[in-house]
Amino acid sequence: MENKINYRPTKAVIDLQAIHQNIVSLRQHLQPNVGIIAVVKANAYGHGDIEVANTAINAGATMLAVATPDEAVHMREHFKYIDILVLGATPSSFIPYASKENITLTVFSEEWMEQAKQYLPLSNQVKLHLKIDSGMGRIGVTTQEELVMLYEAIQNSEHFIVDGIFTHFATADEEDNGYFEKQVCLFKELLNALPEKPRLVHVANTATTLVKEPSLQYDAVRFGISMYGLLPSPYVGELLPFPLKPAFSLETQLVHVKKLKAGQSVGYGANFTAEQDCFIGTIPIGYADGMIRRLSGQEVLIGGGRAQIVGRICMDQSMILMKEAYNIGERVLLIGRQQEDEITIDDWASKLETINYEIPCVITGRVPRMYKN
Ligand code: PMH
Repeated sequence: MENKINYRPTKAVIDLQAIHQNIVSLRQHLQPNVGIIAVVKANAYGHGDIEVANTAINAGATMLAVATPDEAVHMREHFKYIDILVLGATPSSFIPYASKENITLTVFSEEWMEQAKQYLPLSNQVKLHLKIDSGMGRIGVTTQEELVMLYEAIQNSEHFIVDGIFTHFATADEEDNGYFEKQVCLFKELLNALPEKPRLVHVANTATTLVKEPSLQYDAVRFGISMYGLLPSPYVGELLPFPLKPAFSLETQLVHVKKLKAGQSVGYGANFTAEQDCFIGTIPIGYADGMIRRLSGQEVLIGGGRAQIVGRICMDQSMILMKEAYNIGERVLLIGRQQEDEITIDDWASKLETINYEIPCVITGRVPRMYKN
């Protein structure tokens, strides 16, 4: 795919080959005939949904999963034939589009089925996946009665098809199996209450697929974080049967270099003051790019070594403390590998006391995603 021209040197570089290789490795871990649902919601966790979906399909994904109907529309505009599942709630006004463009929707309430009726004359058929809330507490039916009533309501309508059923686990990435087992039990109990097993049963996210009972792979698994080369948790990392390669890096270049004399300060609040003469570099990335102010103090890679972000991060620019006066245009890696040294998404996540999932998602749309094949 063509990379568009950007004049600012700040960019996220996405290694599509790494994503391809990760999926190939993950695929080898699957039971025979288990499909791969590539979770490309939220712009493929910030990596770029079209390019990631294209890579995932080439690597063997059998379905794409998105969070919202709008994401499904975006996907369908680029991929005509692959099955697309909307994992989240969809307003019933989306039914005509879903029917026309073969988008599979998640259903979890009879109320929705009722509302949907007004759109039925417009549409032919819509494929639905039943969502069971087995303990995540987000969306889904929680009892056998609810599930069976919903199932029957769908079966009784000529406009809907029960194509699948799924649930999502809250603690699959943790060592303690207690809560996980409870969720599995409830899911199985509800699944068994149906007169017939839907075509596609899927419950496993990355962690479930990699470290839990293989029978939980059912008909398909939903891979998100692992495709991107990241681990759902350190615990899953300990048990990981093969290496994953991170696909996301973030870089920019020096746009200004100056000598700061001892006692001089930089940034809003003037809260960094040089203790001795030093070199300060300015980089064109700031909190409006998703590099939020709490990342002040984080290190970057430059010229074969490291430098620290000093002073408050501004909206569009930040300053780094350098050992020497590098040239304007010198490459600055915020996330990625430089020779033997690496700053990872997990480093940012621990600095921000959050999870790795969040980091590429919050790098804003102002940062172009460039693709390396
Ligand atoms: N299936 C559903 C329903 C999900 O919500 C997610 C991730 C996945 C599969 C993929 O999980 P994985 O990335 O661990 O493989 N959803 C989210 C979320 O809502 N917040 O963080 C991750």
